[in-house]
Amino acid sequence: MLKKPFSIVAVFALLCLACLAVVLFYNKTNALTFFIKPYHVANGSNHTWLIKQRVPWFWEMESKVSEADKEKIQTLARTDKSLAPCPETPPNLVGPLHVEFIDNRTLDQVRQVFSSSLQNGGRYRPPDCIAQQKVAIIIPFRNRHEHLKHWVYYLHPIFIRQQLDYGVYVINQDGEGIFNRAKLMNAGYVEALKEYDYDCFVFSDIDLVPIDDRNLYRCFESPRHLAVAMDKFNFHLPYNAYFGGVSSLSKDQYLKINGFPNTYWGWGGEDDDIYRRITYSGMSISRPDHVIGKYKMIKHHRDLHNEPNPKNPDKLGRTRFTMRTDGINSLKYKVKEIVKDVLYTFITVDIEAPPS
Ligand code: BGN
Repeated sequence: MLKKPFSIVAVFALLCLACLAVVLFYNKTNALTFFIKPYHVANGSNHTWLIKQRVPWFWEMESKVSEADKEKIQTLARTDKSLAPCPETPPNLVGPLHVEFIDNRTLDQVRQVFSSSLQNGGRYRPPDCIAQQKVAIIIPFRNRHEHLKHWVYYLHPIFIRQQLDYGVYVINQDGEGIFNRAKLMNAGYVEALKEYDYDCFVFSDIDLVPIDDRNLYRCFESPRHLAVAMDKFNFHLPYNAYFGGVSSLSKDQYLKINGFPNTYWGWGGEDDDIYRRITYSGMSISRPDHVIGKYKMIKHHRDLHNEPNPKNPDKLGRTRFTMRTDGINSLKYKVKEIVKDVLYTFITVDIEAPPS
C-alpha cells in the first residue's frame, strides 16, 4: 500500500539530484559566481579591466546588453589585451605626398572611403598597439566646407599611418559676428577633454595640408610649430617667431600658458600672442625641418567678417601681463550643437562675438 507513494518520492528525489548535477556542471568553477554579474575594476593605471563572470542563462536573458554597452565592452576588451606600445617612429610612413585639391571630390565620397576605419566623431586608435599619445585635433571653423572635405581626405590616412589615438574636432563659430580663431581653439580644447582623456592638442587651420607624413601630429618636449614651410610663403618661415597655421601643445604646456587669448577678434596677431606666452613661460618652441614641414594651402578669398583688426598689433605689447587673466581661466562660450559625423565631431559654439 505504501509502495506507490514511496516510488513517487523516489522519482522526485532522483529528479532533484539530476537538477543539482546540471546546475553544478553549468557553474563548475565556483558556485558563488552564479549570482555575480560582470563588473569593471580600475587596475591602478589608466586602464580599466573588464572582469567577466559567469551569469546564469535566465539572467543573461533579462539583462540583454544595450548597443552602447556592447561598444564599451568591446573597447575595454581591446585594452584588456595588454597590447605593446606603438613604436616611437611609426613604421608605415611614406614621406613626401602628392596632394591635389580636385574640384569634384565630395564629402560623401570621403565618408565612404573612411567609414569602416573610423569610429563615429572622427575617432581612431591603432588596433595592434597602444598609441604613444592621445591627440585631439582642433580646427577653428566657419563657412569652409569646401576645405573640410580636402582636409579630411588627406589628413585621416596620415593620422592612421602615424598610429595616433585621435579625434577630430571642428569648432564652428555660430553667427555672423567677428571671427576669433584663438577663442575657438580654447573652446575646442575644453570640448575635446569632455569626451576623452587627451594629453596632446594639435591646432590646425582648415586650409593647411601637410605634404610629408613624417611631420608627426603629436606633442614634443616643447610646444611645436608644425607648419614651417608653406607654399604661400615660398616654403619658408615668414619670420622667425611665426607660430601660425598648425601647432601642438601638450595639456601641461597649454595650461602653463593659460591657454590662448580670447580677445583677438578678426585676423592677425593671436598666433604671435601664443608665441609670446610660450617664451614668457620659460619655454621654447620645437619644429620639424623644412623638408618634413612642408604644407600646401587650399587657395581661397579672404573670409567675410575676419578683417585685419588694427587693435591687435598693440595688444601684443601687453601679452606678458594680459596672459594671466585672458585665457583658459576666463573662457566663456555656449555650445549650440554637437553633430557626430564619421569624419569629425562638429561643434557649433556661441563665443559672444561682437557684430561685424
Ligand atoms: C602676421 C600676423 C600673424 C599672421 C602672419 C602670417 C599680426 C600682428 C601684428 C604684427 N601678425 O603679420 O597673425 O599669422 O602675419 O600671415 O598681424
